[in-house]
Amino acid sequence: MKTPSTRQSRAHQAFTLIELLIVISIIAILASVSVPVTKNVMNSARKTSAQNDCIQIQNALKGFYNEYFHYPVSGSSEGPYKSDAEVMDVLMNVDGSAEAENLNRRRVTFYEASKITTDAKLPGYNTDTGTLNDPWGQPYEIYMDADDDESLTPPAIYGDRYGKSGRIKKTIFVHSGGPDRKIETIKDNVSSWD
Ligand SMILES: [Ca+2]
Ligand SMILES: [Ca+2]
Repeated sequence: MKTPSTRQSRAHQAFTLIELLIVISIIAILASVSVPVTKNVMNSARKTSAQNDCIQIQNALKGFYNEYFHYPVSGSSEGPYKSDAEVMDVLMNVDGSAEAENLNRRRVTFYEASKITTDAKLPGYNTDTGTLNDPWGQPYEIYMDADDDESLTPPAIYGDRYGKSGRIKKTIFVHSGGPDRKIETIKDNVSSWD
């Protein structure tokens, strides 16, 4: 015959098993929620960093213009230019760079990268290629008022995002393809005009 205390003990065991299952379920739910949340937080931090870079590049280009009364390109094309050696070596006044010697004769440093790398797909300034990569490992794209008419045609993919499409009364535009690493998909892009 079962005593009340044995019944109580079994009931207690059964209860702890249910508790355990509940705890496991809660952990599973939290884990499934926290992975996308962590990804979103990381992308949000990277977007802030990318926008900061876009504005810093824009400021460096303004600095260059104030020094030399033109932008650091030899032709009249307004872009797109990549943030590669052609532009970045000039702004960063890189030693031994033909671009810097030709276009930055007074050897002024207009831009200093916060991250230096030798991996072509990592964020930061790559010392091997002279390319400045965004937080997703892609070069920024740059437009500048090379024909000096104080206006720019931003990429047509943006439509009216920055005002009436067509020419805009601004002189520099820098953007990144964002987390999907593609310039042509604008929804997640980051720019100096955002
Ligand atoms: Ca122009
Ligand atoms: Ca994109």
